[in-house]
Amino acid sequence: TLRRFNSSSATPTTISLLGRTYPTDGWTNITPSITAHLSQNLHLQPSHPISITRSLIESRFPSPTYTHHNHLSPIVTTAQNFDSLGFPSDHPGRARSDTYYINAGHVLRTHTSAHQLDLFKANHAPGFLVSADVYRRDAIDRSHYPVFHQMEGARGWDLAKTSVAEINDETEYLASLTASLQVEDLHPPFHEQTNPLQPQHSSEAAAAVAAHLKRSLESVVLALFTSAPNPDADADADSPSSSSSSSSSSTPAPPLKVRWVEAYFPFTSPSWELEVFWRGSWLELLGCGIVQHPILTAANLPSSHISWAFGVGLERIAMVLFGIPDIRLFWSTDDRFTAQFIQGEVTRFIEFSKFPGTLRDIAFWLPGGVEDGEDTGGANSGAGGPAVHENDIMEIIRNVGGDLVEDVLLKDQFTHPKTKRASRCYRVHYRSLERTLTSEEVNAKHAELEKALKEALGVEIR
Ligand code: FA5
Ligand code: MG
Repeated sequence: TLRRFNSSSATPTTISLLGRTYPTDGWTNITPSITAHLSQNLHLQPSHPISITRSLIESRFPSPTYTHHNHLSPIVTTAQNFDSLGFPSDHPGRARSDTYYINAGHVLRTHTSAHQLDLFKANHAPGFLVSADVYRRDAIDRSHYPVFHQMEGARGWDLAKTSVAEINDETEYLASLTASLQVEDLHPPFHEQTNPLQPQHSSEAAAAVAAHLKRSLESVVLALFTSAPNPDADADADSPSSSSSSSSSSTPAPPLKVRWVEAYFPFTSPSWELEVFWRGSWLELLGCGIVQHPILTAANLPSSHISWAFGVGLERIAMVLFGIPDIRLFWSTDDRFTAQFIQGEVTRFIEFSKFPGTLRDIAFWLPGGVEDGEDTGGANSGAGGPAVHENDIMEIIRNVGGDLVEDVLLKDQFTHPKTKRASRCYRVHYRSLERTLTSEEVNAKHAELEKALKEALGVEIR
């Protein structure tokens, strides 16, 4: 019988990344299309929208109160990415279907929180910011790419040295900056079941730190979103003189609205997400909360230490601020993209014409079902339940199609009533950002994709 993962014998036993060599093992799942992104550092290219966004946020968290870290290696240990943050051993984020493993002990960081413990340990300032590329196996569409950028922020106080009143004074100043912002807070500061106050914290101290966190982030959002060109002033968009009084017919922009929503993270409690109302809908910008006390004590900080932390997606903000419609554009080297941006400025992206796209369906039977139930060992066994994860399918599509795949839709799925075999049909949308694809080229790619799915997952093309 055809073995499903029979390519493992051809896998090299070591891999070199960023000047270091790592042994590979059964966990290894990184691919060349991913490792090609490792040294691109969009967050460090001064006139790139990701870097412009980073600088704008950094300016709201200045040194020396906050140290800025922009060169931390994307290769971290599973201890840094998960264990140090209190991820339970069965957390889905640890799965090979979700995370890029170099080997059992090393991953490409899935979030900038992977650096929290080390930076708390270094304790060189009351606060820090980390901006970096992060990697996740994920769906494919206009707003999801396996590589994106996050910024982590944290700020702490030793309550043996700083009084709650001093924290509140600083918060009051931050609140004065955001007086024009409309803030909805949908939840009480603590929630017994889902978002408890930590036993080491007094409710007074936790409330002070939470308020400092929220006012700090609100002031960033206000600064960012009021620096963005007004999307409703399209009629005036070509006019360079924004101060022109000829636009007096347009109504003034309504006040910016944000809201706080309860959230859950293993490494903070209580936790929240911040959403902004932008062009008619609520958009999630970041997650945050009060750092779990055991992380701080593991960093050798005194038990009187308390800290907040947040993690924000830079693409998500940059797409909104600059009006960039497709996340793949951030990786474009086409100068119709790169030449549009100026260091330190938020400018409206002017779309260049899109090249036509092409749809191709791919339908197949998943391995498993009653016919081959007897040859499945381990994870693939079960009542005809194939252990092919959707992210594995996406990964293969990404490897073959690269940036020519704009998105992939699950069009249809069913299980054959007699054989119990599962069928899937995906619609792959091919489009280049740079040129018109010929149908020969798309056909060849699609045939390559069918072959790769057959070989890697043992599917049967219908
Ligand atoms: C985290 O990654 C947490 N580490 C955030 C955090 C830090 C919480 C510190 C508490 C304390 P989450 O997976 O929700 O959480 O991602 C955070 C942000 O990254 C999201 O709000 C979003 O802005 C952005 N983000 C997440 N996934 C993607 C994606 N696939 N593409 C683009 N942006 C994304
Ligand atoms: Mg989230």
